[in-house]
Amino acid sequence: MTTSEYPAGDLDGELAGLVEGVLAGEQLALSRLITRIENGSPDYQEAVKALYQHANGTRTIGVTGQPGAGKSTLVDKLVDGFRERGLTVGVIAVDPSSPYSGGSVLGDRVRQVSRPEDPDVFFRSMSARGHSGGLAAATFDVIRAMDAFGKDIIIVETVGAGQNEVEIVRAADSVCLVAIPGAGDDVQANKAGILEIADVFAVNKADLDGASATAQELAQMIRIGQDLDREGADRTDEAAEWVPRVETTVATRREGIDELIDALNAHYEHLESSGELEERRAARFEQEVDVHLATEVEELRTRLLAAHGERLDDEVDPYTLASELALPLRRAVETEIDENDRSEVDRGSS
Ligand SMILES: Nc1nc2c(ncn2[C@@H]2O[C@H](COP(=O)(O)OP(=O)(O)OP(=O)(O)O)[C@@H](O)[C@H]2O)c(=O)[nH]1
Ligand SMILES: [Mg+2]
Repeated sequence: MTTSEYPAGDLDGELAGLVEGVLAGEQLALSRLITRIENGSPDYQEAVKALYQHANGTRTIGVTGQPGAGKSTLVDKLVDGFRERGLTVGVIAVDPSSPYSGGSVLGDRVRQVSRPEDPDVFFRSMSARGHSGGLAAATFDVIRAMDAFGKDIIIVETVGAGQNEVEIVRAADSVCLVAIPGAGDDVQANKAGILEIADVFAVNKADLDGASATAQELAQMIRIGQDLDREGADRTDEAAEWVPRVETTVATRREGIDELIDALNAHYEHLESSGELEERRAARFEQEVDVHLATEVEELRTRLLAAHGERLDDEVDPYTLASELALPLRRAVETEIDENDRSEVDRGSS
């Protein structure tokens, strides 16, 4: 879709209509708004800001793991399980490189078809290309849209490779790492630090040999990790700690799924009762601001460098040039901090 499809004149009105539709629970409006977010079309940020007022902080679950581990199949069964528990579900599959379980590929859009008749499941895939503000920012915005739409649970599937995807998955309330039998070495290599952020492990394809050995390896790794944590932090609040759970599953046969859901629910309850949920969400908020700020700074940086391009040949050294280019930003930041300090002093004295 190109921007020419929505003329600038009625853009505001159209986006406002979409926001209204999303809040009224219209699937088509949600679908169209997500397309706007994906394409980074003009003013979509205004729509996201409007939705933000109506987002309640829906529970999010990140599902990650190596290619072909069975994430999509597993997510499909998790959706079944949550639906049976009376919850509505949104699914975002980030950069799917293989067809969704039982799905058909339509361009780069892979549809979930196991419950095509169920209006309470909304599935959307997102590819890694074409996001002006970055894939992570676009994913956060889509989460927000599904939240405002009123979904009870949002599941985000990513292949756990690359910084971008780790960034996305670690923004979830609970992170489920899908491992497969014999993947012990891979898992131990701990690519991209995914191991540390997993709250629940699913050893999927447990119909293959070696599932229980892999589950044991993981459990042992968790124990060692927790012992090290405790030594390092000299913790006394042992009872308040979450010990990552390890479940074995056969996603294709829907085995172990209820146990996996129980483990995810237990983790969520832990987050709520320990106060960690608020901490995680505050961290996520900060991370989102960070992502948007980085996008803006990057844009300014590129323009500044281009404007000063001819000076790259000058005698000036890179440090000096960088400092000079950053000077206006530095001044603005220092003024901002000064003003904040002053208004805090004012508040304190009044
Ligand atoms: N034997 C066995 N095969 C499974 C199981 N779960 C999934 N599979 C198969 O593994 C293959 C990959 O499944 P997907 O669900 O597409 O895996 P994925 O992790 O989403 O793959 P990517 O999104 O490409 O990374 C499919 O052929 C599934 O049928 C399982 O529990 N046991
Ligand atoms: Mg998949």
